[in-house]
Amino acid sequence: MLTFHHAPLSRSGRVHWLLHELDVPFEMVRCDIPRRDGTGARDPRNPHPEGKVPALEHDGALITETAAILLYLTDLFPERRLGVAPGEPGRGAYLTWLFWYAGVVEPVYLAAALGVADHPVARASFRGPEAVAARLIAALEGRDWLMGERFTAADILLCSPYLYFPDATPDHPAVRGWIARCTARPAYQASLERD
Ligand SMILES: N[C@@H](CCC(=O)N[C@@H](CS)C(=O)NCC(=O)O)C(=O)O
Repeated sequence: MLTFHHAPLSRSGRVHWLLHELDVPFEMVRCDIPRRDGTGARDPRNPHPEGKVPALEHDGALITETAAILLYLTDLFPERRLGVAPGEPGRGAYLTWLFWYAGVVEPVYLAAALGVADHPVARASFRGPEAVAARLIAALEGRDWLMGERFTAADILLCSPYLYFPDATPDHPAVRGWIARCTARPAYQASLERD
């Protein structure tokens, strides 16, 4: 049994989208969270150790961190072909996209939002938005999806900052076309409608 702890308009939207792509049964618990505008509060029903979303429970296991949840789910349902299973060609690239997002892309955009993207330590550790854009453009020129011909959870995760912050979108036709393909997916639209 999958129990998904979710708050609309938050990072858990990526997991919600993937669950619709997977088309598997799940129970959804809509959680309250503290919002930046001062509304909301920690929800006592949320098992996340810090009260954040997303959180996923599966047969007694608790999984947190968006990239980990996406990987967990695509490994759990390999027949749905929304990830790359262990032993399959492309597994390394798939893991690289997910971990690069969590370890580099979010810190890069967070540093930019805080106005410290040019700090020497931020530059040395994470490069910056231009380096993120360059890698995405190189991966997407001539290809529909990050993993090539097949849409995967890597596309969900990597396109997500640009859905929340369109102004940060790399200004390149390969990236704009990819985002349009992502947002046209019926499962994305279904997850928004359910929110
Ligand atoms: N690195 C975590 C971040 C999770 C996170 O910060 N979620 C926010 C919503 S966008 C949250 O739950 N905030 C409530 C809080 O900080 O208490 C992930 O990607 O899952």
